[in-house]
Amino acid sequence: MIIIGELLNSTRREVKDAIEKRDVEFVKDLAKKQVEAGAHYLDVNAGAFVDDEAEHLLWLMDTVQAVVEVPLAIDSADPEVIEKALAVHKGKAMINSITAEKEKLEAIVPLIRKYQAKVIALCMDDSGMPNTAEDRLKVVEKFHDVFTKEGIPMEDVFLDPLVKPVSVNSSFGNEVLVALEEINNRYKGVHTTCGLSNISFGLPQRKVLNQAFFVMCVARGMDSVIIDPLDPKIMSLLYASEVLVDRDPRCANYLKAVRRGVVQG
Ligand code: THG
Repeated sequence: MIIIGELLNSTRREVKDAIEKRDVEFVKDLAKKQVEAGAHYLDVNAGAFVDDEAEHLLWLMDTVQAVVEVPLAIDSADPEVIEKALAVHKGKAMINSITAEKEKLEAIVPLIRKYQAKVIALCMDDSGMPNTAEDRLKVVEKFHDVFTKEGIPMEDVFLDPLVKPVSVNSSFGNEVLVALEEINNRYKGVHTTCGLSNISFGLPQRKVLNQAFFVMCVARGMDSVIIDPLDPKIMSLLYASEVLVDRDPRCANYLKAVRRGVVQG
């Protein structure tokens, strides 16, 4: 499982404050802890700063890159901010995220090529947010056509089906699960990922819904996830579920995680 650590996000109050105050120690600590806990990428987001997002994001990236070696998932909706971030990133960056909206996609494809970046491709286009698995698969087909034409390898692409709250419509969880399975059937070599927290929006005891949904996504072949790697419950479920879908030969990763004390019963 490719783990993208989600904690360095300015939508979280303490992170926003730390960025604002240029609290180097707070940021370095949160970066190191997530990598020690197993994160392969660290998401970095300064989107809460509307007027000076780029300046804050570049400070955040510099600070993080000074203490950890893992690549960053540059989490911004603004192509200009993404370009500035790619220019200062060390190694092969990930862009989080792009959509299939025509104008935005045309702006971002040259950047993906120039920097040979990995990219999270969110299942959304000019017709808006998807409801059904079929809506999502249509967007995925669009991405596949563009990426193939432009020479962007599907191995660098992480398809995100776009998770919506089951409190809004009780079919929204299952539609994502069906989409994940079908994406994995149709497009060999592509990665799939998602954030979990939207699934439980508007309901009490959100964590149990996030956890159950995560295990189901793993069962449908999802091979990456955007999570809090410091949450022992979700990390335990990660190692356990990979054993159970035969993605952990001889249970080696599970046993190693148990020895490191990161699996709880
Ligand atoms: N797909 C993609 N990117 C994403 C998401 C996704 N980026 C944002 C989000 N979803 C994933 N990242 C986070 C980061 C932090 C938190 C949740 C998701 C978080 N939430 C607190 C909680 O759940 O308790 C509440 C916020 C707070 O602390 O104030 O910390 O789906 N491609």
